[in-house]
Amino acid sequence: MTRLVIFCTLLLVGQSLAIKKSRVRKFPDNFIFGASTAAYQIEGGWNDDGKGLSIWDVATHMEPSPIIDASTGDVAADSYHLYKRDVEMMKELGLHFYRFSVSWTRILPNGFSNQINQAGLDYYNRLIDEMLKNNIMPFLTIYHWDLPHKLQQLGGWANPNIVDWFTNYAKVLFDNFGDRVKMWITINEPKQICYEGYGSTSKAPMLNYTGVAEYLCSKNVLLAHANVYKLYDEKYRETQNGSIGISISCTWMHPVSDSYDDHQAALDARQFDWGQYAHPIFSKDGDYPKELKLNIGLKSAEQGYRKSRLPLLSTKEVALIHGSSDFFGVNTYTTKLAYRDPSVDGMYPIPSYMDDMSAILIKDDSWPQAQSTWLQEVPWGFYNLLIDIKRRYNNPKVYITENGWSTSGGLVDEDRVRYYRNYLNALLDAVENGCNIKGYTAWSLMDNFEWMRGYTERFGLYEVDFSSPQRTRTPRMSALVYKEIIRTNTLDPTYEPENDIAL
Ligand code: PNW
Repeated sequence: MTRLVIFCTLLLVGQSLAIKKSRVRKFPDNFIFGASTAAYQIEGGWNDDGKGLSIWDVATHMEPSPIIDASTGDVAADSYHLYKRDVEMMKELGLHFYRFSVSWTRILPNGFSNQINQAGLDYYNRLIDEMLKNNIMPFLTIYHWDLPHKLQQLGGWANPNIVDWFTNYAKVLFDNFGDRVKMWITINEPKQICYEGYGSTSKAPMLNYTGVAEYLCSKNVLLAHANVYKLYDEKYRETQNGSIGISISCTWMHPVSDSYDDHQAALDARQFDWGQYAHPIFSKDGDYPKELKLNIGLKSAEQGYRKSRLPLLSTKEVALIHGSSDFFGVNTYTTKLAYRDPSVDGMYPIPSYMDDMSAILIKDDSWPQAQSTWLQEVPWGFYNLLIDIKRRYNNPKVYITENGWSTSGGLVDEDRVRYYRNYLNALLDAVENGCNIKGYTAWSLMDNFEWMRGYTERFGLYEVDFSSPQRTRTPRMSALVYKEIIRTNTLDPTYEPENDIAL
């Protein structure tokens, strides 16, 4: 009898979940949809019209090449020449906004603002004007990883002078584009810049100086961001009336078990991964999370350093950074499992970011796997992340500024369709539970240069034929599904686009 009751209850619960999943759900009124790209990944024109060299130009031209297919972004999707087609695609999709980034060295060839390259300004003016003509709101990222090589030679993000360099660069953008651009991201993904670029070899400049360099970078990125926020707030907001924030990549880290240690490992992993950047800006009191200060401080002392390898923030710096964002730009793709056990000792180099974090991160092989090894589909992790951000940072205004799925190519991208639907479904659950989410951005509008993975991993709603001189762009099935989601402002899991993939 009891078994029967349990069975029936399970059946009912299962059914109601299935009903919930299959029903047509509406997005809030005023919810906005967009798609994202980044300058180095799509533009090409790497040395056209006076552009200077960035760290990615240098990295991709190294011999032997550190890029898996030895490719470069020299031409990429050639958006430097094909921007009109890009805007046409935005229009086809019905996007409300387009998130793109500006190449620092296209505007300031040597990184400094003493010399401004008019041809660079002209390019972005043309792009912005074309978008506005088509009713698409420009959402501009000031920095998406293509640091001027000249500034890297001076230490790049590890040199505190970058706060001034970055601020001067941002000022040029506010002065030239701020009359038309009302949505700004200062910096894309501090963790990837600092840890992957300075603490490892997985992004330019491949400094590989973990345990030290990524923390110097972290402080300077936060200060540079906050200084630019302050500049906008004090000098531009009144006349230009826009919003400015930061995009932080956030991976949900889930404990493998209910044990205290595993919970602590997952929490530490979250604080290292994104709390490091989010806590100083969005938490009630600001400053680095205590887990970060404690772990790095203790390890540094044990290892004989005179001070923590994490440079602390002064009271003035804490105050400058605290609250320096009009919204939280969340870039999120996946979830990892975290645990801690004695095997963690000696597992990682000393000193290192991973040793400081002291968590072991693993994948669950039962989760659907994308072409990128690091990317698996875990919609409930996305939901947990959004609820955690709401709870931890007093329900900030959130834009999802990146979310997407990689394949090896092909127009019938059913797994990407499933990923977008399931993630948007989780987003709606979070909205129903009170999360203040204002918009969503698909990564990416089109296939592009996927950093160290070259052209072997495709994230586009549009496929790009990199072997054709025209870099022909063709909509995938996911483009048609996304278009319908935007057109109807609803998620309809039964919608099937026409078979011939044409808009
Ligand atoms: C983002 N993670 O990077 C970047 O902003 C894009 O330029 C890039 O093309 C895109 O994702 C796809 O790789 C991230 O695992 C990649 O947490 C991975 C993670 C975060 C950010």
